[in-house]
Amino acid sequence: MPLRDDQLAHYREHGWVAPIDVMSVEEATELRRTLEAAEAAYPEHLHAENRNNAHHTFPFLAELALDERIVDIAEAIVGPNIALWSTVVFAKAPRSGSFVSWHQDARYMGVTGENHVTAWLALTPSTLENGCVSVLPETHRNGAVEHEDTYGQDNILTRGQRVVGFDDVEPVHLELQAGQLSLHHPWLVHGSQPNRSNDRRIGVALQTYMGNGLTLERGAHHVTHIRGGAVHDEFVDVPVPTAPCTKSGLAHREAANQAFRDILYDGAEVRRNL
Ligand SMILES: O=C(O)CCC(=O)C(=O)O
Repeated sequence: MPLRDDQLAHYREHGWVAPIDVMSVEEATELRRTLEAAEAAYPEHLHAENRNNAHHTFPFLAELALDERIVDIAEAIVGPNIALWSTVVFAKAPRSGSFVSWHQDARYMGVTGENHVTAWLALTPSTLENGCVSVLPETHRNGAVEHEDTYGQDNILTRGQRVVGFDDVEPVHLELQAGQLSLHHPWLVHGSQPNRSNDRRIGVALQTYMGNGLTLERGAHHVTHIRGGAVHDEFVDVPVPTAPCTKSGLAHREAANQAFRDILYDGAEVRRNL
């Protein structure tokens, strides 16, 4: 069973479930080494301002998105036909101010419907000290809530979007070991604090695994087909890269990011080039 019944029930009731064991610490640490080698080899394609949708240009990230152990978990939530909308490498430098404000993933995705889920895999330990993902439990039950744009310098999010209200909800901190996964619902309010440790905190958000039944509101949606049959006949399927940063891989990533920006910045006063 990729996800036990009690884990599935927890997800449905609270909007999150963690920790879920996916791979050993050694395997996750090896993935971190691969990521850091890619950062060193292709600095212009993998840096703090350019960490969205790197799975379109780096095969090891595409393989991670397609990893059966993770996809089986996603299938338990969204069903057998699965596409992946985007990925983000969330890396926080040691002792840095980078943080993620309280937000909902689905607020700026241009889709409606609930049949999708974010999977967040830790490549390093993710703790309260180094700024693990924190969630406001049960907030997924509210559907879309109002956000305001802050464009804060240290805010990792594109618009620095932040949910207002919910000060009375006690956060839960999703501490993980390297190789463990958390799942959060697309309407769950979540964020993370700065890294106060002496090492990087790195996680890969697979955001979101989508099943059938979603309605597209606006924009073009460049996705990776993951498993089963078609998820939506208007999705634009992006081929999986076979080598890092090829001309076509870079073009696919740029097209996906452009479509992503058009959706995310709809109605925004300022655009960052993320
Ligand atoms: O990694 C983080 O600190 C934030 C992650 C997040 O916002 C997400 O996965 O949706």
